[in-house]
Amino acid sequence: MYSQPGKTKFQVDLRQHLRDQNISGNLVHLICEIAEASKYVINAVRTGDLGVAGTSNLYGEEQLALDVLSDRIMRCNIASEEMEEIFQVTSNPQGMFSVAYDPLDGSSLVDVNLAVGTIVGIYQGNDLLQPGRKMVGSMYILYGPRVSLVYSVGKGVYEFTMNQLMEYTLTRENIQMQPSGDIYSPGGLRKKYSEGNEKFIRYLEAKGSKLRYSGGFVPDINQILMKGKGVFMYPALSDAANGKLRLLFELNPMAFLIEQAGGMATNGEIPILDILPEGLDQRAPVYIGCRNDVEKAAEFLNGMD
Ligand code: FBP
Repeated sequence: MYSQPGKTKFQVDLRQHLRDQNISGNLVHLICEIAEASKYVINAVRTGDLGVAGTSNLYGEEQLALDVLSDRIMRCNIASEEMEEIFQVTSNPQGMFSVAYDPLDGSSLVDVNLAVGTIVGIYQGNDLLQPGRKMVGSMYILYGPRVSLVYSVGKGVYEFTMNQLMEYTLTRENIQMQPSGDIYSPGGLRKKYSEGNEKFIRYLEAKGSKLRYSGGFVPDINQILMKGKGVFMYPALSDAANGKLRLLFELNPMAFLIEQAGGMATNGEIPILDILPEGLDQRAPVYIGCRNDVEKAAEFLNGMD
């Protein structure tokens, strides 16, 4: 349990907590800078233009004004889902960290007033095309009824919630997943699911798991992580062999957090964190959450059940 003389955990701010994780001052600074930037993203989400930006990203997808605005707010030595290539801020290629982030995942949900989030993966050095297991930290910021920030630097998973002074203070420590869960979040069009995936869904429903899917990766993972039980999946589809979600910007950061909490994340065959990225825009099918549920998915997908 986090303890600091004369302070309850709710009074422990993010910078103090990071410092006590015995990580480099530069990593503390980087995570605090991203947390600081999120305060402007909140404002953009709450009051920003909901229209389209009139531009498109690397994937030819129409960008929302909020995608472009939140991306501009977040830039450092990064690769962003909204950008064509790695943008190097410093002239020193040996820059300490590289960051892959999705500035506003699920941005189209703001239009219907649902929760969205920023996802961030942090690597040592300037090579982003490394397996996710090489990350030195990851985090997400959830813009929901409350604003929360969840991070790990490889020493457990911690939740901070924004208080009335717009400071992040500690609300949950050392978050742990249970072996099996009772909720499931299935992404994509079900009629495009494989037979193995259909069997997995029927298995989950037969054991009493409830459907919980908002269409936003960050709120859906946050529900599974905070309840410590459940499984999220965005499988391969009949017309999309790699599903939809992106390895660098979405899957690696979440897989790092879920594994740190004792859960599991695979593409149905190997751990997400062991996939060697071939490019910035690589996608992968994903099963992420409670260990027993994710292992069961692999059994159904590989016809062992
Ligand atoms: P974007 O990268 O376009 O934001 O899409 C990501 C996302 O919205 C995730 O947040 C979510 O899990 C998924 O796509 C929903 O996809 P679908 O509507 O196909 O189930």
